Amino acid sequence: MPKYLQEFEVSQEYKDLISTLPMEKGWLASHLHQYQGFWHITRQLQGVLSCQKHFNALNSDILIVTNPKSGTTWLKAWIFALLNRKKYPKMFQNHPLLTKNPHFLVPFLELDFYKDKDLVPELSTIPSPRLFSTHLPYVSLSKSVLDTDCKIVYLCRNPKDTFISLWHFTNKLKMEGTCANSLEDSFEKFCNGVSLCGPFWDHVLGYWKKSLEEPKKIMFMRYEEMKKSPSFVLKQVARFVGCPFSKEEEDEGVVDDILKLCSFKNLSNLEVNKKGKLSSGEEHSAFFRCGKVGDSKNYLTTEMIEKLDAITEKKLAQHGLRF
Ligand code: PAP
Repeated sequence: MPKYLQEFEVSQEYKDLISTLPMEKGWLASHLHQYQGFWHITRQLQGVLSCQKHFNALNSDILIVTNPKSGTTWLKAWIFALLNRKKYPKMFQNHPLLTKNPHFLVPFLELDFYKDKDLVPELSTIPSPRLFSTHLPYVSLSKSVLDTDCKIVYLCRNPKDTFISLWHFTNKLKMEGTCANSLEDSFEKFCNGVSLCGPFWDHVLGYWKKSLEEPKKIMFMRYEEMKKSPSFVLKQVARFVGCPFSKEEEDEGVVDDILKLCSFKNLSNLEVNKKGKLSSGEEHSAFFRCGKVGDSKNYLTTEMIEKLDAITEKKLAQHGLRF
């Protein structure tokens, strides 16, 4: 059985707390626990708590924060390539993205660094700027993230495509021979906010509001914009994280090279992403499905679309946020 489906051992420190939290049946093997208003699988929750308590952000840190299934893998590849472009000028010859999955190159705080029971990782030796990623909601970030000048690049995606991507992903990760999650049940769960790091809308809203208050600290992005104007958005990200492209680089085609290297077509066809697995057991290929905007209309009924649109309008429109 892959690790991500195995019973997870929680340290004594967090066992008592977790047992007091509201609990729901999860989308995979583990239960979901509601902490600070958001739902986390057991394996992730220990990491959430530990990271919240122990992670010490530095002014120079860059944090990729995403709503699950909104293009995390893609954004990790973009920013990794951006920050390392001087080190690997020949992008199609010896670049780490050609042989390593983006999740290996930019690990999650709560799922990778802080996952181990009773172990606080030593991250101070990582050269600056340190690049981390997380699905943590705004309210659960470690205080140091808010107190320092570290930068947050936040990515989300329209809720219909996010939901369909999540539904496919979790069914793909189920053990062969076990029952798939039905679209209807999963849809109800998602609408009720009971999804990975859900409610979806609260996650987005937490970062949206802060990005309006502190645009130099939080850059708010949508998957749809990355698809529509990749070169424009990549240059925006480069400026935001403090490594803008020079005129020479633009003339030499560095922006286009990064986009090509990180494209769905290129990444999904690499051997490492067709055959490899994360250390927690998820196949790399599960992170590359179709990579399109609007694919959800091939799965959702008209009623489902109306329902999700209505929730989104009700929760987000008053804050000036639309998808
Ligand atoms: P995670 O939050 O579990 O890390 P994440 O990478 O956010 O997953 O989501 C995967 C989605 O991003 C998939 O969407 P889909 O199910 O609608 O197809 C995946 O195909 C898409 N994706 C992954 N890499 C790329 C890429 N290079 N370009 C565009 N989309 C991508």
